[in-house]
Amino acid sequence: MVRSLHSSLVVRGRFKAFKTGNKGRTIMKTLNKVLVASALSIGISSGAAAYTIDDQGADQFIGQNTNVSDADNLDVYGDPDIFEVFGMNVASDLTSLYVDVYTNFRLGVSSYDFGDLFISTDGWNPLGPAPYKSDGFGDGETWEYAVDVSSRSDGIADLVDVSASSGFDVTSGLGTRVEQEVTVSRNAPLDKAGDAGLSISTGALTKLSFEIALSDLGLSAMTPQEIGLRWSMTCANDITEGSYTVPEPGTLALLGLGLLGLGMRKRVKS
Ligand SMILES: [Ca+2]
Ligand SMILES: [Ca+2]
Ligand SMILES: [Ca+2]
Ligand SMILES: [Ca+2]
Repeated sequence: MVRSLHSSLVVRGRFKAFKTGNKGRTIMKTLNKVLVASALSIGISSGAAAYTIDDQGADQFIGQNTNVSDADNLDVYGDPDIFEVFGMNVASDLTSLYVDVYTNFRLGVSSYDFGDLFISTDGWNPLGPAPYKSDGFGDGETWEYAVDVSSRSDGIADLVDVSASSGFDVTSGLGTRVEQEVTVSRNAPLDKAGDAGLSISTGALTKLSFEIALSDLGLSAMTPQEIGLRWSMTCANDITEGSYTVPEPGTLALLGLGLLGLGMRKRVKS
């Protein structure tokens, strides 16, 4: 109900945009604002139910952990109050991909740091069935891009082309899930592909909010593409990994309605 009510509001907003906008640029700007607002409101109205990529219950991604036997390989290795990752909310509009990661993890409580956001632009193929208990580094999906969280400054962080850079830092040690990629290499040159927006807020949960230009990822809102996403802290004691399809369902439909509206308006004018 909330969704359909909202859609009608969006459509009304769109017609207004075309009436008042004289130039294509203004129309696209307005359309984009409306789409972002719509994506955010839909996220808020349904956000309490589940995350887009849910790392709890049946949908969780566990990953291989050679520190423990498979029977004991749980979603969180260590204390859930410190390491639990709940999942990611993902949305996109005509220009950007938006990823919000929700976790109990915060700096200063353990010796570990925030890991990087990994992005696969050619689909998501984990090893085995859910909850992917055997998927280690070298198994499953390979990552084409990453947002280097350690590079963050004034709300901006480097988007890195992983295929052209020098690889990953992988976990090892007694306190960590073993053999999981957590960051792009911190000691090697990185091939920067663009600037990503990154803000980190701490409240009841820690939230890492990423905004990445689709064009920097070689993606387009006009061409549907499944992508893979992954985040963990640098011990990988809980990993969230899963898929999302660009564009967000509804973006193309709204665009279609907009074009229909433009056509109708032209007919009325002539
Ligand atoms: Ca989890
Ligand atoms: Ca890939
Ligand atoms: Ca893997
Ligand atoms: Ca997990």
